[in-house]
Amino acid sequence: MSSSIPKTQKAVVFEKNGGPLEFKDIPVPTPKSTELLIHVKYSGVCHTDLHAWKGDWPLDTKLPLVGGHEGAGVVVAMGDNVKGWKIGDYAGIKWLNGSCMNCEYCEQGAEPNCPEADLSGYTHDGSFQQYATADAVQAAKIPKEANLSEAAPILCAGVTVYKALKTADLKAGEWVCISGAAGGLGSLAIQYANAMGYRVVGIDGGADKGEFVKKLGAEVYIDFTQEKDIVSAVKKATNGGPHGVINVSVSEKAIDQSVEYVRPLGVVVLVGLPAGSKVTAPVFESVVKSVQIRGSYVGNRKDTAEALDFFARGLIKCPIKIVGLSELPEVFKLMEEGKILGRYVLDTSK
Ligand code: 8ID
Ligand code: ZN
Ligand code: ZN
Repeated sequence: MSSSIPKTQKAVVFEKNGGPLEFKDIPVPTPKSTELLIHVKYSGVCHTDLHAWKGDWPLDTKLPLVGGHEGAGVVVAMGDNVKGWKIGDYAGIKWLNGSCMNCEYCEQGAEPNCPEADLSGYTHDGSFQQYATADAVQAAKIPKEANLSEAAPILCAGVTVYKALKTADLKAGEWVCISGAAGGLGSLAIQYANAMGYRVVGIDGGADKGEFVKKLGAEVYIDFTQEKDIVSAVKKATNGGPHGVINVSVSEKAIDQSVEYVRPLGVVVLVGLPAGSKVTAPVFESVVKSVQIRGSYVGNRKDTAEALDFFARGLIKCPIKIVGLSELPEVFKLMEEGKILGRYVLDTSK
């Protein structure tokens, strides 16, 4: 490794789920032969990072853990078997840090579904540190002209909603409902949906979020804190229900409602991962309406390249607020309270 790479660095680490989030010095990791060492400049904070810290899901995190999986930075070192990267390239750290590339899922480009998937900020120390390692095959190529703070949220939020919209399989001019529209994923989903030619109805809570999602391109806003009959309101606004729904809220109730308001022959896409939740669909209506319910999980390398291309062409503007890495606990608090518009991005130099 080059002499300009320090031996220690700042990171946010927790020793146990729900335990203190310590901003402290830890060693700079050494890349394996197939890995890059990335000097992370900025990292988005995804609601998944909050779930990981709280231990919300039936999959254990590594402990102690450095979270974060929307890291944007510069390649500063690499292992001997890395191909296709140079020192100085812009690189992105995604949720899927690495996969086996040999199983039946990897073979068909469904790398996130690999049983051996290594996950940034979950099973592999992530981007809430100044220097992080990433598998060179899965690391995202960020174009050199990109603003790294604005590119960071594309690496999870952007890729995920773009893939979810592809999963909904809509046609230009059709309606898509984004449930959880003002959050990190939702604020990008509105823009990808518009760029793909769809009409957007957004659901979230509060007047400020309504103004925000309309500015981002939603034609209609429905406030779940004010509207008593969400199902009828969505059906009315879309003349019979949206053709697709992207569920990015962290709410079981909102997901259940989406199965009811979706248009006959429509597709409900599950993305948000509220702890311990089940999706409840009435069998009779689901059959008679011939509704499809599909899960969608981040995206593969091609989805990543495509999502970054929409961004590089200026079609997606990430609504970000930049704060220091040390402020992660305050960001988690705001996120838990549902007080965030768009995405918080951490500057790792602070
Ligand atoms: O690959 C995946 N499937 C994937 C990838 C990335 C993230 C899944 N996720 C999951 C996260 O783990 C999380 O569960 O997507 C969910 C949303 O992540 P986020 O966008 O990073 O969260 P956020 O910024 O907190 O936004 C959530 C929004 O939902 C709204 C909130 O007001 C907030 O704006 N919301 C809630 I909570 N309840 C709602 C309701 N009943 C609601 N909006 C509409 N109706
Ligand atoms: Zn994420
Ligand atoms: Zn695999």
